[in-house]
Amino acid sequence: MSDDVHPESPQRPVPPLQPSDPLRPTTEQLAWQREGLGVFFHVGVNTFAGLEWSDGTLSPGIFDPTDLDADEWVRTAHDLGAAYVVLTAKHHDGFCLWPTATTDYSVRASPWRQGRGDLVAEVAAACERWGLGLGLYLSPWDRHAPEYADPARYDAFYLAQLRELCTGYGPLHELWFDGAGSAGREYDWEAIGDLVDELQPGAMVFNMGRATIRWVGNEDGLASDPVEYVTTSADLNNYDDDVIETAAPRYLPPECDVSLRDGWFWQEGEQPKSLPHLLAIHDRSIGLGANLLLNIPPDRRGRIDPADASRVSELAGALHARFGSPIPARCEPASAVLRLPGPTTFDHVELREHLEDGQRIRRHRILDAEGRELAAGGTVGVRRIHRLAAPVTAEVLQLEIEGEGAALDAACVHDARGTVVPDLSGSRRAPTTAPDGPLPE
Ligand code: FUL
Repeated sequence: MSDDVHPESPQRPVPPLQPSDPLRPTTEQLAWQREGLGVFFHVGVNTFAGLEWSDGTLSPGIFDPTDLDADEWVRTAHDLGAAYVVLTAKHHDGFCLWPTATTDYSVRASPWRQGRGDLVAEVAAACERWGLGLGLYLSPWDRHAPEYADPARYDAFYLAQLRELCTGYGPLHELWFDGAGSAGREYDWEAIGDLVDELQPGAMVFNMGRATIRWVGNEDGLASDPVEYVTTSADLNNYDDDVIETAAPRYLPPECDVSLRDGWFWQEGEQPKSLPHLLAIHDRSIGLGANLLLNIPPDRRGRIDPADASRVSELAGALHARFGSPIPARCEPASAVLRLPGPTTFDHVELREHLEDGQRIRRHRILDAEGRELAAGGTVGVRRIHRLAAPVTAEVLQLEIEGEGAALDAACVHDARGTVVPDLSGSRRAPTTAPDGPLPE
């Protein structure tokens, strides 16, 4: 009765064993991996123009969320179980959500709060109230700043923006360096890395420069087994085949980003993804040992669209129904046995790898006491969730793991019978063509 669990997960060939001393995560990386879930907020002039990308010429006068409530956004993230949020402080259009001294193209030139608002500060304050980490997205590609045409001037401009963000809003959890529009463009990553190291050494750095985490390589929120934490490359963006190569292997766990809706910005007429689709995304990201960054875009009022709010609360309810009452299994490593408190009926098995010494498990199998395979896969990582083909009643499970020095930290089972079943079939995928024509050379 074998089954995978992630029926949509393509099985890639398992790469050769890592060297016997694999790279280890930093304390911050491991803590971030254990958090698992973040929420993205895309908002800016695009929200008011019905665009996904704009070219830096939209008037700041259109930015006027009349009922903006950052507390509601962060509460929504909190109630979903997110540990951090990431706000688009500046998207590719160059419009800044904080009153920066570097450009006039910001909230200061908008009618919102009579030009006296600071959206980064409002989200930061809400994060503090709700106990979530604050992440900021600062697009390297800037289609407004005249400085962009002159790389040296733009590097200085970008560093000044980053300094403002790194000094004005308390500890940052994540800095999101988006590769879109930047293929072939060199930024001063040395100076950027030094600045982050100096001012926000605890922040995770997404994908570019001195990255500590990487993009999973698609905007559908989907990882595939195996999920390698040690790598020498990361994809750059969804619109071309550019890849970032690292000089040496690095520990770079992936983050899967995906929007609740079709677009990243709130667009009239769009609907949230279905609950089964969102559950499948959960299983293919968090359930495969990757992080999930789910975009919930505020609308033109500056509020969470009611349809989105209710889908997100359905998602929270469905995750709670599936995973809210874990039944712990005692791991007996010497005998490779998982022992449940007594005969137990379950339809999910969850494993957690011991990662302090690096990612070591290459393959694993879960068998019942009679040796019938219940589930199998490559990655365990920070958290591997197997949905079984059918419920099982057992007290003892056998576990086979391959990988030098491999060990589990914990295991549990879940009884999710009767809950909503994840389903990716027929689901909407993110476009792989740029929203407004070809990217710059
Ligand atoms: C992409 C951007 O081009 C999209 O607009 C969005 O911000 C997404 C998260 O990253 O590269």
